[in-house]
Amino acid sequence: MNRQAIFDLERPLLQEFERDPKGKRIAQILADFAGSKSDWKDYALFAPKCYTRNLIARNEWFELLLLCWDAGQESPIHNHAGQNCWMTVMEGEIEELQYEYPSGRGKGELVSRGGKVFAQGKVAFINDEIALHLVRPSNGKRGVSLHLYSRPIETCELYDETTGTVVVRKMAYHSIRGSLVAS
Ligand code: 2CO
Ligand code: FE2
Repeated sequence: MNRQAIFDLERPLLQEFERDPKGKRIAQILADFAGSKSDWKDYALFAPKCYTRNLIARNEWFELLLLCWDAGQESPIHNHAGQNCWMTVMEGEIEELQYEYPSGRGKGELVSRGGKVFAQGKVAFINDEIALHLVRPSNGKRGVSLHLYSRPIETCELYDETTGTVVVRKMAYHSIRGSLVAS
């Protein structure tokens, strides 16, 4: 099998969004990539403090990121700024816990919708109409996932599980096309 360069994924993904802004074939393109031999490990950078967000490609239609989760790391409960999010598992298993999007302005404990574990090669999809979520690696092991946001996300809202309190977070990158971003 040929080794596919992860940067070469941008073109077919872009062509798909230009063909169909809803991206009906995006999940299949990502699943095919997760099943192929690739150089993605060169861009999978971990950090001790927090899961990392490593930018692979960004254009008008989407941003593509490799997220690296050490054992025990997890995202806060968050939304996706009105955008669509596809997530493919590249290494390990990734667990997603979903929560109901709070209706109205009433604060209070978030309602859990339970969780699901995604194995290597599986693709998950979420947006704000579906739910909020928390993501983490499963089984006490580390994990790597490839995320596509259409369109790119500048900020997201973080939700406190017990109080429902919201804070806005500006999204940051740990690396851009393999170069570490100064923090
Ligand atoms: N949305 C989170 C982020 O981009 C990761 S959880 O999967 O969507 O940091
Ligand atoms: Fe997310």
